[in-house]
Amino acid sequence: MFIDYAKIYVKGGQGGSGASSFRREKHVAKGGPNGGDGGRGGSIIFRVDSHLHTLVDFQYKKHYVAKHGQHGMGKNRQGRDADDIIVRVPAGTVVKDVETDEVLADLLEADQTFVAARGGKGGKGNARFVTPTHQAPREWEVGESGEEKWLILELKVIADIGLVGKPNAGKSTLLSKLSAARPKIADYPFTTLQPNLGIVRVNDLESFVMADIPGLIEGAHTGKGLGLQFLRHVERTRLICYLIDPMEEKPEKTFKILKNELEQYSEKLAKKPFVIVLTKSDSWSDELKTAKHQKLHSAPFAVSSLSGEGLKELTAYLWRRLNHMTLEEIDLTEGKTE
Ligand SMILES: Nc1nc2c(ncn2[C@@H]2O[C@H](COP(=O)(O)OP(=O)(O)OP(=O)(O)O)[C@@H](O)[C@H]2O)c(=O)[nH]1
Ligand SMILES: [Mg+2]
Repeated sequence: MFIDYAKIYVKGGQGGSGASSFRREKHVAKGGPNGGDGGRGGSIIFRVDSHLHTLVDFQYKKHYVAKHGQHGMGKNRQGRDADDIIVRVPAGTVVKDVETDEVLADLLEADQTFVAARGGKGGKGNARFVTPTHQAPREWEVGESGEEKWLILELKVIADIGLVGKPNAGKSTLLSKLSAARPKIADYPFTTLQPNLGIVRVNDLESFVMADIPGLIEGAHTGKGLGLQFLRHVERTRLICYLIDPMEEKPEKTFKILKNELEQYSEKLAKKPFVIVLTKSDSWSDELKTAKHQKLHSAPFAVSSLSGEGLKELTAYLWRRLNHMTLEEIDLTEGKTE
């Protein structure tokens, strides 16, 4: 199961309270204050684990509550700090605040950490309240409360190239031809229900990552088909590959529909560098073979995953494009503009 969205509750532990206590010694009538401070409450800390690839664990466990710090004790003994809870998340996890929708963290690197809910500080014991004029203080502090909040976790696949197209365009088939990925392929729409990633080898040393996502249809932004939610997985790609089967309808029309859906989702995504690839060239009519598709923005590629036509050229082209991108083009930051 591939889960790319989760809503969870995190709460740091409360700090332990400070103690109020006085020294008791045999021959000292009035011992000074010796109440120790409380220990710190545990924090909830996210850490990227590069072996994890889904948010599935969060379907089963949604509440993460750290323990309280120990209270301070007499003889100036400080309460113990509570252990932090380390929550493992996959690389590509975006953490948002449920209430404000603000992005709190974008966890990309292995072992990167983020304090999701800080534990409260321990309260001061009465020993800390001594002043020259106040030698026997009885005051002590309650430990600070731990932070608590609801968070949204979103997993955004990180790939160089994102395949975007209508259902049945041949996205998954292309990925399976160019990489070792084995996504499900079938001649009905919406075969792909979750993103697939594949590593495309250019040569012995070089490769890039390609992501195949579920198909988009006209009106996806109003919830038709599988909607637009999967576009979050191509927000981080550097280059969009529009895959179009020209036997289905005029490529110009399909391209317009796809581009429009992307625009509805995010202007920034729609403005990403792209290449148009016409698929299933083995099945084209003679008329199509000679058509120029002048209305398309860039000279489209013609490929066939069946006969292999154009695949090598496409791989070489994609690699060249990725390597010649300007810094402005390579923008892996949050793409969605709401
Ligand atoms: N003749 C021919 N058929 C192809 C080619 N590529 C894919 N197909 C067929 O087209 C159908 C759809 O292929 P998929 O790769 O599942 O298409 P998809 O774009 O991933 O579809 P969704 O996952 O539903 O969005 C399957 O029956 C494939 O066998 C091709 O190059 N030539
Ligand atoms: Mg597919």
